[in-house]
Amino acid sequence: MLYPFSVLEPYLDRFVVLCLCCSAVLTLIGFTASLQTVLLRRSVDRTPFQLFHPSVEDMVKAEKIFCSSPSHRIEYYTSAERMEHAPTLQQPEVCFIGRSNVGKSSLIRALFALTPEVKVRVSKTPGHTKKMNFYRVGRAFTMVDMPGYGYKAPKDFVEMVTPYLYTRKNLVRTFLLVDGGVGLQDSDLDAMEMCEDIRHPYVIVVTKIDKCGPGALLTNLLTLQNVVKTQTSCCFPQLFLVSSLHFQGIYLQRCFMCHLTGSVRLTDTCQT
Ligand SMILES: Nc1nc2c(ncn2[C@@H]2O[C@H](COP(=O)(O)OP(=O)(O)OP(=O)(O)O)[C@@H](O)[C@H]2O)c(=O)[nH]1
Ligand SMILES: [Mg+2]
Repeated sequence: MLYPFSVLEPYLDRFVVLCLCCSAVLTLIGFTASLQTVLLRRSVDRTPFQLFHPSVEDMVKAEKIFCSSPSHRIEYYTSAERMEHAPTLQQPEVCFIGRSNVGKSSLIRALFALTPEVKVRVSKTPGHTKKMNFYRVGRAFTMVDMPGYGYKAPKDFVEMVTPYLYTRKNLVRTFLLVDGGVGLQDSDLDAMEMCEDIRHPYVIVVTKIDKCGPGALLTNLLTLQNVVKTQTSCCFPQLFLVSSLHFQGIYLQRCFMCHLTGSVRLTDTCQT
């Protein structure tokens, strides 16, 4: 044998990284989800974690949940500046947090694209969303759009969002959005630390993947994956990549949300 294993090991590491890189690139060019799954699976080594990889039938069921009808109304419900103004709801809830301008409202708007009558305001000016905005998806679940943190964020972000995260009983998952082109910022790490503190499950969604170059996206994904793997215990290990502009990753998000809130029972159950 020409090379002993000790010499090969660093190259094996690089092979894993290469697989990851290939996976992200394939995602970018819209390659099949199944091939992406195979490549990502090699790099995720948290037993007994399994990728969330629903069947087409499950995705179709989830799409129906996002279509409004007289018996299943999807609508803006209310806004609140403080927890005492937040509506008391029994149904499961998911919320969206992240830096100002990361694309929280845009993601909700994309998720509601099948119900265009639901108006979700987005703006290129950071700090646009100033209240907690509640949207009801029939009696299935509620989605809450939060004000952003970081640059030009409303001063009272901490007073508004922190009590919500700490006390909201029907909150089943927090979606923490990170800009794919900008990558993890200190304020994102603070938000992750807060989620870890609360010990409430959260998941990272990487936004604006249509906008960033593949090199920047890959670097940021690798950093993110490493942080999630080494510094978190409540974060779902799978990163979700989306473009709210071009709808990449939106169908998977809809299905994941329906799965988390118990609105769709998966035929091929995956662990979350
Ligand atoms: N290219 C691209 N632009 C996006 C995407 N998502 C959001 N944007 C743009 O980013 C800007 C901010 O989007 P918002 O959805 O308002 O961001 P936000 O996180 O709700 O911001 P705040 O309400 O200020 O906290 C807008 O100009 C959007 O059009 C995306 O997937 N791709
Ligand atoms: Mg917003």
